[in-house]
Amino acid sequence: MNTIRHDWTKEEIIALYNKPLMDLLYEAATAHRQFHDPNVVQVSTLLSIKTGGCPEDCGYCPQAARYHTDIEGNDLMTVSQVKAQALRAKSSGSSRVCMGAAWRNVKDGPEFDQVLEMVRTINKLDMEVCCTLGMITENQAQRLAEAGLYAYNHNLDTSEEYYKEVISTRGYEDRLQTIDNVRKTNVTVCSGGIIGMGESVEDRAGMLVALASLSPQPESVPINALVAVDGTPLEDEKPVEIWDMIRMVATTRIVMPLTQVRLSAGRTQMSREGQAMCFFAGANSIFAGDKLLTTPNPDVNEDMKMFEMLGLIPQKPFAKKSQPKTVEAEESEFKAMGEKPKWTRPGHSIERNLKASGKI
Ligand code: SAM
Ligand code: DTB
Ligand code: SF4
Repeated sequence: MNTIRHDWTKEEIIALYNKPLMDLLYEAATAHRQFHDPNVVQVSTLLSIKTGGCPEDCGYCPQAARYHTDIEGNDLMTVSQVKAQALRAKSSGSSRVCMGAAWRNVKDGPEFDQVLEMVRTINKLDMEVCCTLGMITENQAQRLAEAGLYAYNHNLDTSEEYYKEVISTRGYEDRLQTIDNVRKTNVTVCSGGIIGMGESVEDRAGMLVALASLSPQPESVPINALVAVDGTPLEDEKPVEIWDMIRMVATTRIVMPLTQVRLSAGRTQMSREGQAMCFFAGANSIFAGDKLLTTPNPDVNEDMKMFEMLGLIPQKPFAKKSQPKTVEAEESEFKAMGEKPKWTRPGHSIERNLKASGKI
């Protein structure tokens, strides 16, 4: 069957997730082979261009200012620092760079202009450029598109119902709005979530319903296993079982067959065998480099050995879509147009966030 379905129900997805493992793997691998080369995996490098001090209260995040974690905060990197890091990533086999900033949302001004210059610079290195900067308006998404942005990452993180247990400073609707703003441009959408935050299988399925119902579906879906960081409200969550990761990847692959499914945070806890099963189940993208944004990731050389052992080949840049054309800043029609975005702020507080921030 070649059609992409946007009408998956939660019950159907739960039934898939709970199938006998061999049946689930077979179905996922079959869907995978219909649209992707099973021996090709995209290698992407994360770069934290602005670290820590974030005003949001995402319960998993070591970069939220209100939690007491050990990370070292940094102001926005310079364009030349970013260029040097991108060249390093390219020489170690990455075809994509994803720049993350610990911002609630993008603000027009010199810092955003600097990010636009970073995007232009990496695009000129013939690498796919992705950004994850928090909420953005349509105008900002358009300016990123003109700078040559390939993808924008903004995760739904979990189901709409469980979301309220994890984050109170922005709503699910806000996240969907940012995804929609990106979708109105030619920038591809990267959106996924985290497992291991105490959510149920129903919540995992709920997140997949929300992602699969987007039309078109996101070009890229990262599946993160929670990295439980000391000082965050989720510090005591139990590590994700590899079987849960395999089932989540396989189910994602079946409901979003065209998408790049990314085996994201949490790989340091996974054996090579476990990761190999995730690739078999349809994962075809990883983050490489010894650091994610602030937490450890497997050593690049170890990853390359794993690729060799499994016969995997790193994907070339722009294998799925042509390279975006950069519009020089002075020709832009979309210079900041004074948009005033309204974000919703659900007026509730979450007990475990208050506990972690020492307010109760
Ligand atoms: N501030 C921006 C935002 O929230 O959109 C961009 C950066 S934020 C760190 C990007 C994503 O990283 C989050 O949406 C979340 O899914 C993931 N993430 C953050 N901390 C994590 C953790 N401890 N374990 C797993 N994934 C995490
Ligand atoms: C995504 O879904 N995972 C990446 C990327 N998008 C930006 C981030 C993972 C962060 C893990 C925690 C950290 O290193 O701070
Ligand atoms: Fe801030 Fe992003 Fe971390 Fe949330 S996930 S606290 S928005 S950096």
